Amino acid sequence: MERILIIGANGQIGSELVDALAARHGERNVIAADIGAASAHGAARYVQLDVLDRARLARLVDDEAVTQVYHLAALLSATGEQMPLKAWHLNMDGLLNILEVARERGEAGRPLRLFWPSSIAAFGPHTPADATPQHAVMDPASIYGISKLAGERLCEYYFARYGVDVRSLRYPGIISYKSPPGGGTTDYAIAIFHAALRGERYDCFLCPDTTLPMIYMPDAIRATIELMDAPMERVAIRSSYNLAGISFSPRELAAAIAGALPGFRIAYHPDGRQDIAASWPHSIDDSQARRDWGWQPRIGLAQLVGDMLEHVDAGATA
Ligand code: AKB
Repeated sequence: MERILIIGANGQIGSELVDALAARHGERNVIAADIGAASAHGAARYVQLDVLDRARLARLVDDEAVTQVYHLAALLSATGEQMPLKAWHLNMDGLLNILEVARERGEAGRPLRLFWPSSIAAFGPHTPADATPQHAVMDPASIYGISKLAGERLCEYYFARYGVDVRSLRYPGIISYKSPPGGGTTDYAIAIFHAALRGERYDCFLCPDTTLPMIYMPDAIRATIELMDAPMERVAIRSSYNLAGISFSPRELAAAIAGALPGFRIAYHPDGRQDIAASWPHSIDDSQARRDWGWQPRIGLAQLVGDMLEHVDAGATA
């Protein structure tokens, strides 16, 4: 029986992962944790936790006999540029805290399996931008990307040196409608649906032809759980796996939305987030994940657009 702790459970990925894991392992075996006083959802027990408080994190893991941790708390790319030191502190020290707790539990014969998200932001302007390979030049330009690359190196180090069973995915931009995204560069691809359904023009902060790798949330959740379920010997990559869903530009997404909502209009006013996006890949080669643990994306652009237009609550903040 697994006992699962999700840190950053109130965020965009966390809130959907909590429900998926509670459905799979039982609500009693899933503990949702975040820094806020209240839970954003109902499918699990909720505890207030600051991942920077290592002693409290260690106590929680022991008291709840936790066997798996999904550590999702982080500042994303756009917010990170506004608060670089805070982004570095939270993203690095949060990860180090959970890696250390896992190392200590492993040495005491109580190993933990960890999931930690990396991102396409770990790549940079000198990375091959099309079909970016698993192993490539990585020279991230944002503080978020730098923290993700450093985090990947830490994960591989803790696996190689201490045998910590840490697993990771380089998430593309994740599109979803249940919880708002948290300050990323790819968030335009969610906000655009809210504007379209309100009957408003969308003012896009990226240039029309900025193609970025994206994935629809159900595929992202399935990839995460499939990687965590994979037998040890199938997980060859301990830094982070490339993961692909679909790639599209703002112009292509707007055209797909206009196909369903003919009056929809978009205008382009690129800001600092365009510089971040311009340093990221256009598309990702995820063949290693396909080979190692059978990854296969299922949801394409047409299905994503149809589903988002059906489910997005236009009144909610994107
Ligand atoms: C962001 O835009 O910062 C994130 C990411 C690609 O990691 N969605």
